[in-house]
Amino acid sequence: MQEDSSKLNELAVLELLKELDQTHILEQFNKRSDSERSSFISQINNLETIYPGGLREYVNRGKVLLYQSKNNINPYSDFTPSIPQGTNIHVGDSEYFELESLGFEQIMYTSFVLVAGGLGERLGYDDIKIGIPTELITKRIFFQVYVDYLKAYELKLRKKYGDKLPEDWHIPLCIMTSDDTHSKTVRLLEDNQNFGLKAGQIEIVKQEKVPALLDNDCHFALQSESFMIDTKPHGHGDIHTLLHQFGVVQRWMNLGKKWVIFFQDTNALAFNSFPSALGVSHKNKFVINSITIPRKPGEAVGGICKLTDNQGKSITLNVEYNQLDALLRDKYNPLGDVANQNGLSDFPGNTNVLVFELETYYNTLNKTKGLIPEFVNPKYADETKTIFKSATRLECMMQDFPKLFTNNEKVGFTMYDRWFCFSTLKNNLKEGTDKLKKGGIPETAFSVEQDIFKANQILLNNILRKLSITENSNIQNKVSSSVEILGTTVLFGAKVIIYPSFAVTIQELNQKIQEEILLTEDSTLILEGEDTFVKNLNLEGTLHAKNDIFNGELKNNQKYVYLPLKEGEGHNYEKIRGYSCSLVDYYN
Ligand code: UGB
Repeated sequence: MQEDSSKLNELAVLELLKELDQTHILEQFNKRSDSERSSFISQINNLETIYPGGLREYVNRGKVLLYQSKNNINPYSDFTPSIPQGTNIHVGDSEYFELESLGFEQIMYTSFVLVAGGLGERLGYDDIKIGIPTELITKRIFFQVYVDYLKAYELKLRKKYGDKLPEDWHIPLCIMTSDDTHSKTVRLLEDNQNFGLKAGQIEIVKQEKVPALLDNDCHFALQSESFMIDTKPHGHGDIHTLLHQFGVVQRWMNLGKKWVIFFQDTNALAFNSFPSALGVSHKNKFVINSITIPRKPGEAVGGICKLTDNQGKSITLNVEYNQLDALLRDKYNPLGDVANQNGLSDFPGNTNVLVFELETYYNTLNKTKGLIPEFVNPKYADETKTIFKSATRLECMMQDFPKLFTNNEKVGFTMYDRWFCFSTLKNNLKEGTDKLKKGGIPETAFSVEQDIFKANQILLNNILRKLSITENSNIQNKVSSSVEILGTTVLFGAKVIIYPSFAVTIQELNQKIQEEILLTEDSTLILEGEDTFVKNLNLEGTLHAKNDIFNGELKNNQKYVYLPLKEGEGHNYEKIRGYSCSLVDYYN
């Protein structure tokens, strides 16, 4: 077989490393076995091909971006930020219901993309994040919840439109994985028969990794267990290149799809906002619509800004959380990313859930191949910003897609209250509780669980006025609805879980619950099934309502209790919470 002449031989690899000032690797090289050296040379050749411009380009770009980050240099220096105009949603008002109906119809023409290649470094979980249970009562993992929504959308649209929908009509789902998540994701799907999605309905695209950088001079990190360069995902922005490269968007166009929704690995509440956000996109003809929330200054959530350049041309764009402060200090407020009189940032927080109009997306991909400009986000361990907590890498972000537009395309955002659409699992337990103690948002496993119950309570109580939380009929029957973790009291209260099969819109929820639900604060109500209806319900205990009509009083001794874990105890998905949860028969 002829050797590929474009491949670098050992000498060329060593020269390249010398040129890139990777002396710490060269010192190791001569001490390694032939097979280790040969694997290393193959890896360098691979990295040279997957990155446009190869490793020289990667290091050059890295040095510039790390210098800017270290010196707080504002990459947006040509732009002036101002507060963008968007649609503010008041969940449950007449405009909301109008948008929800309008958008629900559009789900027929929508494809979904789950970006799930992230390492989850801040969480430090030893498995894929989409496999973590969202709450410990039904133990449905994030991915199961997502699929349940897609299946429920299909069922409800089929029921409504019957034969008008072609037999092969379906809602496509594309998942982006990385080397860190790919095989575990494939196994999860195989072990669970795709969670009931049809063959061909799911496509997986895998992103490639780029070298991890130890410091501002772009020295490559080596893996601890072998003589190979440590590599990390290049960021969620790779999704655009991959959807283009693998012809995925073309296939969706052929299926007659008009929209694509991008969502994150651990935000189950995002689905609450999809129907109305599609309604906003449709009504306003937005080519990109970012789903946003009121942002707390300093939190690890990007800010959506209107950026206007010296020629007066403007663009609505996410400015990432590690760049926002510098930009604002420079051109908006010398104090930087600080609170306004409402205690919030002036700039809407990016939940990184994005609704794209498909045809414009397709045309832009064809022109640009979806190559997104990069940035760098090192977590510094010292004040002088010279030591990194862990190796960093160049990244690109999916929300930067508007940077590829050239024709003043209409980019907007839709703002919801946080409780409705945003609760993610990003931090480990220690960081989560520390944030909470400082008045921040924990974004950890217990807060996700609390937020799910809270959102459902607010929907039924504050929005529909069909739920009241009551006292136990007998104080002796009461069990604790909270648990102590790392010096913090985590309160769950009444636990309401709504399956998508029961309702995917607030209008549907309103129809399914005809009168009123009374629930004691230590009770659990699970609503599941297309044919489940609740007329009146007075519940003390636990009810998993499924495909029946429920009316009247129900008391049982079954209660869910949360128990703190001792050091070393429990499954990993419990350890990240600090507690386990079990159903106990109160009198036994
Ligand atoms: N992801 C990938 O698929 N591949 C990658 O290479 C990296 C990530 P993070 P991040 O909503 O709170 C984003 O790491 O990047 C997936 C927004 O940029 O959880 O710090 C990963 O699996 C920020 O503006 O978040 O911050 C996950 O599904 C803010 O809105 C998703 O990408 C923030 O999210 C996000 O990755 C937020």
